[in-house]
Amino acid sequence: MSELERDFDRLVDAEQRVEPRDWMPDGYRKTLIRQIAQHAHSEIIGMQPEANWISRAPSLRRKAILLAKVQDEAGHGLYLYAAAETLGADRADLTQKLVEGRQKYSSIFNYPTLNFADVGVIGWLVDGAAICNQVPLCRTSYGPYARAMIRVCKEESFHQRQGYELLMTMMRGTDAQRRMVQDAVNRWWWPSLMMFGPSDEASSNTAQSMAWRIKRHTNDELRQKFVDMSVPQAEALGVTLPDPLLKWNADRGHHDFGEIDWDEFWRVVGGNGPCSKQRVAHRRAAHENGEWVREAAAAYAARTVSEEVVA
Ligand code: BYC
Repeated sequence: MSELERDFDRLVDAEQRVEPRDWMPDGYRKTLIRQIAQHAHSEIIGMQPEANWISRAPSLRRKAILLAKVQDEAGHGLYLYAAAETLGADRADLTQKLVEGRQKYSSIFNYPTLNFADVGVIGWLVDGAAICNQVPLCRTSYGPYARAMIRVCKEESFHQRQGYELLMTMMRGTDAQRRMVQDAVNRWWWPSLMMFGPSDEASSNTAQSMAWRIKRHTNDELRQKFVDMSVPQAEALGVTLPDPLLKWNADRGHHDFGEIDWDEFWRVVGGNGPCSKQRVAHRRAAHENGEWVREAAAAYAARTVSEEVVA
C-alpha cells in the first residue's frame, strides 16, 4: 500500500471529509461518480411522474405546492451533477449516458401515477424512503456530496410532509377519496421498499462503499428502518399496508415483512419497468429540444468573456 493510500484511509477512518483536490483511489472516484450520477438522474427523471399531475391538480394551492416540489427536484439534480463534476465527470457526458440507457436511475420512477392520491403517496412513501436513505449521506465521506445532501434532505422533508398532509385531507373526505388513497398505497408500497436496492447478500457495491464510508448503512438496514417508521404512520392515516406478513417482532424489536419480488426489481432496474421506455424517451426529447438553448447560452457566455478581455 502506498503512502497516498495510507493517508487516504487514515482520513476516511478519522471521519474527515475527502475534498476534490485530495488524492483518492480510482475505485473511490468511480464509485462516487456512479452513485452521484444515478442519484442526479433519479431526481431529474423523478420530475416526470409528478409533473403528470400539475395541470390536473384539484386546487390552486395543490398546484402551487406540486410545482414547487417538482422544481426543487430539478434543483437537487443540478447540485448533484455539480458534485459529480468536482470528481472530473462531464455533465453533458452523464446526460448522454442517461438518454442512451447506459446509466441507471431509481427503479421507483418507472411506475405510473394513475390518480391524484399518487402525488400524496409519492410524498409520503417515496420521499420518506429517500429521506431514510439520504440523511445518512449527509455524513458520507466525500465533502461536496455530503454538503449537497444537507439541503436536499431539508427540502425532501417538506416534500414528505406535503404528501402526508394531502393524504390526511383525502382520508377525511369521501369514501371514493379513501379508496383512491388505499389503491395508491397498494401500488406504491412494494416499489418503495425496492428503492433501497438489492438485499445485502446480493448487493455488489455495499461492502466496499461501507469501507470507504460512502454508504453509512446497508440496504437492508435502511429498508428495515423505513418499514418500522411507516407502520405507525399508516395506522395514523387509516390505511393498510399490502403485506400480510407485516407484523411486529418483539424479539428483534423490528417489524417482520414479506419477501420483495426480486424478479420484478431486476426487471425494472434492467430498463423493463412499466414506464421505463417512456421516461427515457421523454428525457431524450427534452434534451434534444433544448439544444438551441444550450448553444445560445454557450455563444452568449463566449461573447461575454471576449468582451471582458477587450475591456
Ligand atoms: N433502482 O450494489 P448495490 C430521489 C443498482 S430518491 C435502480 O446495492 P449501491 C427522489 C445499483 O446502482 C432515489 N438501480 O448498489 C425522491 C447497482 O448497479 P450498478 C435516488 C438500483 O449503489 C423523491 C446494482 O443495482 N436516490 O432521487 O451500493 C422525488 C446493485 O446495487 C437500485 C439515490 O440514488 C434501485 N432502486 O446501492 C424525486 C440515493 N438499487 O451501478 C427524487 C443514493 C440498486 O453496479 N444512492 N440499484 O450497475 C444510494 O444510496 C445507493 O446507490 C443505492 C444502491 C442504495 C440506491
